[in-house]
Amino acid sequence: MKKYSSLHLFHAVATFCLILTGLLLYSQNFRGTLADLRIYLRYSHIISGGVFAITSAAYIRLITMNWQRCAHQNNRKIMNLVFIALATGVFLTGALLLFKVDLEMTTGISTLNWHKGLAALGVTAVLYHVQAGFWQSASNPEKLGNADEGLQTNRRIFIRWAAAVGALLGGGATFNWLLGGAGKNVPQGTTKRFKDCNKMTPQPVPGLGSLPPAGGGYKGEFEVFTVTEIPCVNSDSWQFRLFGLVDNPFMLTWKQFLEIPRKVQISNFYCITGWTVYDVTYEGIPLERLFGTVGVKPQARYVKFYSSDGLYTSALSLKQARMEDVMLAVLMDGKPIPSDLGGPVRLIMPQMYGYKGVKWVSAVELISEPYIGYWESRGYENDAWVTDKQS
Ligand SMILES: Nc1nc2c(c(=O)[nH]1)N[C@H]1C(S)=C(S)[C@@H](COP(=O)(O)O)O[C@H]1N2
Ligand SMILES: [Mo]
Repeated sequence: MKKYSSLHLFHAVATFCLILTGLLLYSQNFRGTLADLRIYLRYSHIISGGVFAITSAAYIRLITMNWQRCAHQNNRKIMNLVFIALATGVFLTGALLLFKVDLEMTTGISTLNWHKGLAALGVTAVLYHVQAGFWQSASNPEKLGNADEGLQTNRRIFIRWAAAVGALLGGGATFNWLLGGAGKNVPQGTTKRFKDCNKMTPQPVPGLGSLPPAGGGYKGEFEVFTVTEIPCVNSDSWQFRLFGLVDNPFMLTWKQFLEIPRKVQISNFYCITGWTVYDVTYEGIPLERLFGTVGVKPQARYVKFYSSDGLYTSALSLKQARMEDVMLAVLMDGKPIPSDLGGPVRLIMPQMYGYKGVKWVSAVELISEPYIGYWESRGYENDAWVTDKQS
């Protein structure tokens, strides 16, 4: 029994650390400038996960050894099975995340969302377990008189039911969220549009062919895709950095960025999920033009793009990035690109699928080795050529 209670304590502490670090990671507060902290948080979470796996394994052994003894307690048995299933699920999806295996291709739900969903169910189960234990210990110490006991039992039954209903609601919300994407402000693809939250002054002045748009205005509908909340920026704090394997790396303010000559082009926008927008008139800075000013070092072979959302990245080979229609766009159909579609500056790579078109581009780095971006590391092709370009 002694062994049992100290194991219970260890397990509780490991579970608590795991939940705490998990919630902090989930809170999205550790992005951008706090990104370094996030790395340590992630390590702590992984280590807690390892400890949790060990204490869980010890626990499961104890439970199975005592399985016969609690033969009469069906509730307990069910709860134990639920715990075992959730702990196993959380651990396995955590391990898959650690080794960068994505389930999206096979299950339609990313490993991260499975992990978060199962964890949320796990937390619900833990809360239920904790409250059950609380009421049990609260009613045990003093033996109450008969009348009181009846009352006590009624109350306990009521609370049990309330907790069960609460847990069910929690679980339902979890599944709803699991199947519906990552969260309320995080569209994984929606035709709903969002209010432009960027505050950029001065506004870029459209050049010839940009307004009125030479393409006659785009045809179709953009779906807003983002794996984070939509970042909002203003021209005072906005910066653009070009660095890495170049002779003269630079950092530009919005005003300086607007001084670089832009060009106008008409192109289609293809998302790999099946939607296309035709004849978009983009005005932006060809990447090749930027490369010309910084002196690309001979070791540079790839180009990595960063987003001010602090999470999304993608990359092109230097050769691809130098294609004449690859640009950092600031205007679309003669108007500033709104924040939900990646403004103030987004990458346009018309000959590849949209996931290459990093939104809210904040920095470009020249590197020597291939880099695998956000969706690419989740199973999408690194070379995202659109093959059937009918228009
Ligand atoms: N920063 C960032 N850029 C991104 C994405 C994202 O989630 N975050 N999604 C990509 C995907 S999958 C597509 S299809 C396009 C969608 O562009 P839109 O939201 O302007 O329609 O943006 C790409 N660039
Ligand atoms: Mo996409």
